[in-house]
Amino acid sequence: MNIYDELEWRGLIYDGTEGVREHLAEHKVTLYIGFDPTAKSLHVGSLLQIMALARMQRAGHRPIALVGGGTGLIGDPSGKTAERQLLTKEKVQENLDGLREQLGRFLDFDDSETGAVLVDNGDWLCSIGLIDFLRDVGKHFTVNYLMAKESVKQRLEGEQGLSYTEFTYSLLQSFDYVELLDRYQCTLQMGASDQWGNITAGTELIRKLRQKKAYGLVSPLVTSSSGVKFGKTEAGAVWLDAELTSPYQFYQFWLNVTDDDVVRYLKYFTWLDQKEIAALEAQHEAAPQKREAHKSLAREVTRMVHGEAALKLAEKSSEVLFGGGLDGLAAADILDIFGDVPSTGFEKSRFDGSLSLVDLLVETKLAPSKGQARRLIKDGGIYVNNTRSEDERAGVSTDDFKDGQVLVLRKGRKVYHLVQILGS
Ligand code: 629
Repeated sequence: MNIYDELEWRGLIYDGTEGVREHLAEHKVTLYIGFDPTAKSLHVGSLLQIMALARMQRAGHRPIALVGGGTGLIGDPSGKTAERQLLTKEKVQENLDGLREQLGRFLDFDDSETGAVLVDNGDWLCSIGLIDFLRDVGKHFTVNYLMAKESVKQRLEGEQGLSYTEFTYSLLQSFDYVELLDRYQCTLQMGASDQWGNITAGTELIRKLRQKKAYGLVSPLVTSSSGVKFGKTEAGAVWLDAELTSPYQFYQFWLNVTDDDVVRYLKYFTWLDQKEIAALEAQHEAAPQKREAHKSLAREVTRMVHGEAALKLAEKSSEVLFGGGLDGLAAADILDIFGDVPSTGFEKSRFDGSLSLVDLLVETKLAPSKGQARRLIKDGGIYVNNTRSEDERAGVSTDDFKDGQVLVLRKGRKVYHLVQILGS
């Protein structure tokens, strides 16, 4: 299957400029996608675009990942209903370093014909003179043309308006495309549909300045079928940086996508092929409760982003919620898994031998009285670190605490309470 047909099968083609399919079929193409340093990490929404670069590379084309050290100082109005707050130059620089490192992990930078390239548009945008820019670039765009762009039109209709700064954004992105054409013979720009206006402004500028044909291809913007913004959890965005979204939380995000989204996301976010995805789809239809499609999705994406070891740990952590053992997990993993569970802190000295499990159940309010606590234990309804405790006279000591810090109490099947040692 050629790459265009593959992208089409995956549902990744929303729109393209005329002739792009043939262009990809007939040439080894150099193409680019831009990422602005608005945060120090990319998120799951950007993953689709990173993978598009990688898919193109595997199909024999040459990808350029562009980081917006210049455009990040301006702010793209596309898809944004309000003017953005300018980031400080220091912040942009810091974010840029994070993005560079992440993008580097997904592409092959060998020096073959398809070897990836990483560029920063700050290298040319930050030194360009205003007068030259207005003469060489600005002169080729009528205000009328720019006002008809979706990103601008939306803001003109709203109360907010947009600044002259953001109004200029698409000219900067257009200029990048010319620059990459000159430097690398780049003839295709990709992105999601919110970038269509910026991309077609670029192909226009190339036609006017270089009398050449350049192409654009955009994917749909990822949404979830429930209408909730894709890539968000209650805690906020789902980041690719393990410090911001732990591999466990990341795994859980994919595991919990709705049934209506799972096949679409398998096509979008994994390298599984048509046959493998069809098999998972059939399994999901036959036995949705087994969640095989969800597990595959979570496994594939977590492995790709965080590696095999982190995946194993995330899978193990996920079993803990279903009563799985705690061996092999650290205190930090347990705090991550039970982030939403009530917890109580105790002084370390309380566990010098005198505190019983019964006392602990009362103090954590899992049982209303000592008598009730004993009854719960006797009935087999109390678990310490997911192991049933059948001894009404059991004591609790510091040895029961994971890494000397945290102990997991459970009542029945799913009422959890964390006990933490203060100051640990
Ligand atoms: C200079 C900057 C260029 C080309 C592109 C750019 C960035 C572009 C943008 N992209 C979004 C971003 O950075 O703002 N103007 O967050 C984001 N992108 C990935 C997809 C996107 C887009 O990184 O293209 O559509 C979201 O999926 O919003 O010369």
